Amino acid sequence: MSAAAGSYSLAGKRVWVAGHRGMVGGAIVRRLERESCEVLIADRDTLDLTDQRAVLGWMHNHRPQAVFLAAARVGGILANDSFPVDFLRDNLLIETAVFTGAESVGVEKLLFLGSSCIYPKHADQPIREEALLTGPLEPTNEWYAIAKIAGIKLAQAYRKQYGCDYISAMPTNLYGPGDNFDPAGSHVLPALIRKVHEAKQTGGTVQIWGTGTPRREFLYVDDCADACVHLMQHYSGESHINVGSGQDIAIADLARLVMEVLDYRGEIVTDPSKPDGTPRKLMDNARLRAMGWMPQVDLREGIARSYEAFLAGEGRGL
Ligand code: GFB
Repeated sequence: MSAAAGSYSLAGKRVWVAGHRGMVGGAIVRRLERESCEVLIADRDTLDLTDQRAVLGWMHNHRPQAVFLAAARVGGILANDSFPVDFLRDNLLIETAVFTGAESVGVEKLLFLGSSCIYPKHADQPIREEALLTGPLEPTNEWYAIAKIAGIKLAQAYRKQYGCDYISAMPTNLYGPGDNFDPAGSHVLPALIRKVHEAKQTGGTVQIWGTGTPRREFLYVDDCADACVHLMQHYSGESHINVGSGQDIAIADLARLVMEVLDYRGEIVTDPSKPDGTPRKLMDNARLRAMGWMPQVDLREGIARSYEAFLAGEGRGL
């Protein structure tokens, strides 16, 4: 890795969390309560992040010094596969608007959040940062992946052409409070929490999409937020950095774990008419670990906390 140690203090800074109403943005706002900075947020009603002129105006008025770019159109495998225009176009527009604004107002540091789906479908496991652009993408989410790769490249381009301190973090599959529980649009973990909860009430089966054999790595969203703040404070380099838990699990085993945590003993039924997506995407977290960061919340504990949030009605699509 190139000389990438950075030291950036958030103390006393105006810090914009773009996308604060999303699960990750919300967790970053929670995490920043422990830093003595001023957190800026822009409500969706007052600022459309796909509108470059509006974003520029807002940034000129509020003058953020640091930016966490957590705003994105996101969704699970089916939503990605069904709405390619939304996932490609909206994310490109958001990224273009925020990066342009950041350079224009002289933002000191920007962290862009990507996703582990940027890597080739059949990348060697665990996936190192260098695997980017070494092979074809997973077709169900290539639109979103292309937009996120463009975000990484924008950060690198601003660094190269203008000397801006923009960095990128690539989180694995995230879950936690504030998740989207909509059955059609959600990711697998919130979907399973909802399905098992509903099966528990009726005594029915738990249906999982695909074959149940794909493996995924999960990270509790507050751990991801903590990693993002850590990178903002301690990393300054061209390469994006993987952010994960370091462990993956087969989807069928995940369903069993959710059933255990929610205390339901029922039957699991697979639905092979739904896509499996990429067979495995476990990331290599060596770089982040070398910077002294470790996750705190294990999967069982994270699922229990997410279920509490679900029961309290905290989340979208409920
Ligand atoms: O979480 P998920 O939608 O995202 O699906 P991806 C992960 C795996 O869980 C797939 C299976 O193999 C699904 O078929 N699965 C089983 C289910 N039951 C369900 C269910 O009820 N709902 C859902 N959603 N999945 C997304 C990408 O990929 O992950 C995005 O499309 C992004 O671009 C995101 O990268 C993190 O891991 O397959």
